[in-house]
Formats: sequence, C-alpha cells, structure tokens
Amino acid sequence: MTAGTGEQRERERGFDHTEVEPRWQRTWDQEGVFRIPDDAEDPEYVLAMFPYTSGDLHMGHVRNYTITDAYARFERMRGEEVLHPMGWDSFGLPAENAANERDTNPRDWTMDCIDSMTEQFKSMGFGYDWEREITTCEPEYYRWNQWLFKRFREEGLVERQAAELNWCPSCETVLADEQVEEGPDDAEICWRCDTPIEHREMDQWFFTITDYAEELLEALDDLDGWPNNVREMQRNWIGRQEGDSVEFELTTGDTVEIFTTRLDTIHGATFFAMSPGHEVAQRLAEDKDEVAEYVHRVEHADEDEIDETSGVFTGEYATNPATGEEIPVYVADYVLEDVGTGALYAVPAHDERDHAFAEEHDIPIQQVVEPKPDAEVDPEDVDVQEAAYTEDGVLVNSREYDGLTSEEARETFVDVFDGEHRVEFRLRDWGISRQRYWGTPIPMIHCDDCGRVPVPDEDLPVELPEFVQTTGNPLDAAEEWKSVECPECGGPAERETDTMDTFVDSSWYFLRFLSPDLDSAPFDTERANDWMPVDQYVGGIEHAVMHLLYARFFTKVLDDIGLLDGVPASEASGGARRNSVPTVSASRSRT
Ligand code: ANZ
Ligand code: ZN
Repeated sequence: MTAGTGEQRERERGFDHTEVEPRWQRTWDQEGVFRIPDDAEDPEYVLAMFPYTSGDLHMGHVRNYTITDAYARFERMRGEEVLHPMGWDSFGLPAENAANERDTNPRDWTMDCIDSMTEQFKSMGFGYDWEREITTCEPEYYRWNQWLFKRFREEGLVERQAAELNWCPSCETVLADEQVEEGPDDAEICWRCDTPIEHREMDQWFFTITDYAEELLEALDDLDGWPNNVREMQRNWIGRQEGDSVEFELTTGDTVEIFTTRLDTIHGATFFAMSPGHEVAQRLAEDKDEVAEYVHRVEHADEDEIDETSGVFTGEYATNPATGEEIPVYVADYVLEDVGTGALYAVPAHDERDHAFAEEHDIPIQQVVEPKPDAEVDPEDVDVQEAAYTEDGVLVNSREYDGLTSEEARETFVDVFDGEHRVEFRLRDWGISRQRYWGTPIPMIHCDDCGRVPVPDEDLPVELPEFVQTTGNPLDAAEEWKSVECPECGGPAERETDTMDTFVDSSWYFLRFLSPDLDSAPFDTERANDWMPVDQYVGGIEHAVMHLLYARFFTKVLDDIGLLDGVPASEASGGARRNSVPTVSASRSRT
C-alpha cells in the first residue's frame, strides 16, 4: 500500500482521535517509553504537584499537568532521560465527608476516585512512568510517615504542646493557621467549608519547624531557580523580626515583659495592652467582671463579631520605665497571644493599630518621632492626631534623647531600660495532629505507667482500623484497635488516636518516587543524592507557603539526620506559577 492511498483514506475518514490516540498510547505503554530505569544517571526530574483524589480531573488539572507533560516530552526529544512520575495525595477530610454522605468508607471512595482519575490521565495521553505510582493512603506509603515521625522525634523535633487551636465546628477538626482564611468582615473562616472558626485549648503533636526558622529563611537566598514571589511569600511567612523586650511594672504587682520592634518610641507609649489569653489578663478576669466579660466574649464570639479596636480597660496601670508615667492597661484582642510576649506598650502616634484603638477609646496620642531632615516628608506636614507616622526618624518629646535617630535610640534604649535584644519569628511550630480518621495514625502509645511510648519500628505500620461513622473521630470509637500492650512494660495501654496532617504526606513524596517499592527505608539515599533535586516543579501558587515550606523543612531535617546529602527540595521551581487559577493544587492537600 502506498503512502498516498493511506493518506487519502485518512482524509476521507477524517482524523479519528479515538482510534489514533489509544493505538499510540498502547504502543508507548508496551515499549515503556516513559519508564525510567533505576540505573539512570541523574535524569531530569520533572514533577507536577500530585493531585488530591477528588474524583475527576478538571480543567485546572489538565492545565497543570499539560505543562510538565509538554516539558518532559521536550526534554526527552532532546535526548534527556526524564523522570516524570505521578501519584495520589489520597488522605484527607473530603474522603471522610464523602464517605459519610454516601454511606461508604473513605478507602473505597478514594480508590474509585483513583481509578477514574487514572483512566482520565491515560486518555489524555500524559507520559508518566506509571510503574512509580504512589498512593499516600496505602500502608506501604504511610508507614514511612510513621517511621519519619519517629526519627524526627529522636532528633527532638516532635513536641507535645498545649495550644489554643483553630477549631472548625462544622468539620469538627483542628485547622492549621494556614488553613484559616479571611472571610467577609475579616472573619476567620475554615478554608474548606467557610464556617467561622472557634478557638480551643488542646494537647497536640507538633513538628518544631521553628527550630529551622533561621535556616529556612537564609537558604531562600540561594534558591535562584525559585520564582521571587514564592521566596518573598516564604520570607513573609517566616517573618523574622528583630526587636527588644523590656519589662513594665503593673499596679497589680506583676512585672510584664513586652516585645517591640520600635523601642525608639517608648516615650510616646500612652497605653499598655495584653492579649485576652495573657496570664495576667486571665487572672484579672477572675476578679473583675468587665474584664471577665470581655475575655469571655472574645473567646466565644464568632471572629467576625470582634473588631480590631475592641478592648477593655482593666482599671490597672503600668509604669512607663522611660517617663515614670502611669499608663492605662487594656486587654485587647488585637494583641495576639502567641506573638512576642503577648503584651505590648502602645504608641498611637506611630503605629496604625494603636492609633485606631486610641481613637476608639479616647486615649491621648503623643508624637515622639518626626521625619529626618532629608526625608521626603516635611515634619510640618505630619499630624499624628490624624494618622500614625510609622517611619523611622528623629526623636522629639523624648527628654534628653531628642535628636537621636530611631536607629541610635533603639541601640541606646536597650541598655538604658534594661531590655534584651531579641529575634522573633512569625513562623509557628507545625501542628500535625488531626482528630480525624483518614490520615496516617501517629505511632504513639499512651501508658499510665510509662507515659508516651513510640510504637517499635518492627510494629510499623500502625494500620487504620475499619471505618465507622461517628460525629467525632472514628479512631476514638475503635475500642479494640485502641487498646494495646505497652511496648515498654507490657501493661494495658492506648493508642494515640490523632492522625497526621496530610501535608506530612506531601512533604517527602518526591523522594518516594525515586524508589517507590523500597521496603527497608522511605527512599534510597544513594539514588536521592544522585537524582535529586527536582529540576522542574509545577503547581499552583497557593502552595507557595505551606507545602513548599514543609517540603524544605523535611529535606533539611533528612539532610541533618544523614538520609540526604545537601539536597534542596527543588532547584528550579518553574512551578508555583504566578496568577495560577485554582488548579488541582487548590483542591488537593487537606485537613
Ligand atoms: C511598640 C510600637 C511602637 C510598635 C510603634 C510598633 C510601632 P510589626 O508591626 O510587624 O513590626 N506587637 C508586639 N507583640 C504583639 C502581639 N503579641 N500581638 C500584636 N502585636 C504585637 O510587629 C512588631 C510590633 O507589633 C511591635 O512593636 C508591637 O508594637 C506589636 F510605633 O511596640 B510595637
Ligand atoms: Zn507502659
């Protein structure tokens, strides 16, 4: 048959993609053209953020995955060996909710989703090495979350902390700060269901990512391949603040430490404020009705009922160490409990939040800084009664210190007022506890005699019990599963019923793709040292902070415990695209 007649026939029939595509897909499959052998030498690692198993691929997925697919093909055509794997971020609350709604269980629901998404991926003709497929809800995967949790714990990176947590009353789960979004009227709402969140105090498991705050920040400078906006978002999230702490005497008899980045403004402090959770505020609430009322109101109100200028005068005063003046002490919700020391002196003339508060509560506004002579603003044009002047400048109304620059004043005052120079971070430890079923069981056992005991490595994985429908945590209801022998004393003990945040799964999955079937370790260290880092990483900008920061944290810890050798999580993230539509990634990664 000549080419001519074949072409002619093709033309007559039209291009039948339902015939052509499956034929070629079959051929690719048979010839394993997308497979990458284990002995490949440092292949180009092209990765798209793996999808949450929501059920169907949508256009967001298609867009995201087409990018890596096109790039992987391009590199392959240039003769590169390319690692382009795919897997499933398959734990998380939606599976549990879907199971409850449909009267099935999260596993069946998730597996159905994976089946249909696989079929869709295949029909799109994406060129993945399917032999490297990983599924985070399988015990073969999540046992390594448990194993890593234990290694992190041995490194002192796991802590149990009582913490005031964000609680979504509708999802009945704790939310990480990152999972709390801003709703209408500044209300804090659940990222999943938009319900206003509450605050509750509970004991939780944490990864102490703050131990790595400085390192995570500094290393950003070297991540040249990362988009600048992503690096900037991480910088802000880590939020390094240099400042000073100083002590104030209160008429209550307490000495309360404050944290400030503007010690130069201390002469202009016209009130003192503490967070409702501050121990002194809590104690005052015990014998002062008005304080009790306010504290109760902010603790129990929906977030949107509290505004930035709300607060209550305690009837007590603090002595400003700079002036000897007594300034009124307020309990105010805009002072956050877990930032700095949870207490501050307020300078309405030079801070916007303090200014708004002072206006609302009729507190005097006293200017102590004016623009430097070479500043663009004319000192005459500054009216602090109207608006706060927040720039550094030159001191005024500050007794013998008038004329010092803000910088000079900060340096001087830290000694004069017996302060301490401190570096604070906005970054909090990573609370990984979830009171939900569909996640990795935290491999700990509670024994009355021995305390908290880790599950021995040889007993991993701790597998999930059968799913039961409850309003609370199904693991709590799994009595038989819960009761175990203490690994230390052999006495009766109970399993931990919290499961891990699914961001743990996605913090190291890119390493599992290198040796997906390895059953002696989470990944092959030697291969990782050769194949990592990911060369191109593509996903939505909404993962710029949590996922990418946690992944960096994991790789740093793995490096420190000798499982990796100087490997950054990703070298060039073509990913985290600017203005990305909520793709895949917006809908993956949960709880
Ligand atoms: C006095 C002061 C005067 C401040 C001034 C600022 C300007 P930023 O604003 O990001 O630099 N602060 C301290 N602890 C706080 C808490 N627990 N909750 C809320 N705010 C708190 O953050 C530093 C400033 O935040 C600190 O410096 C403190 O107010 C406030 F003209 O102290 B400043
Ligand atoms: Zn015991």
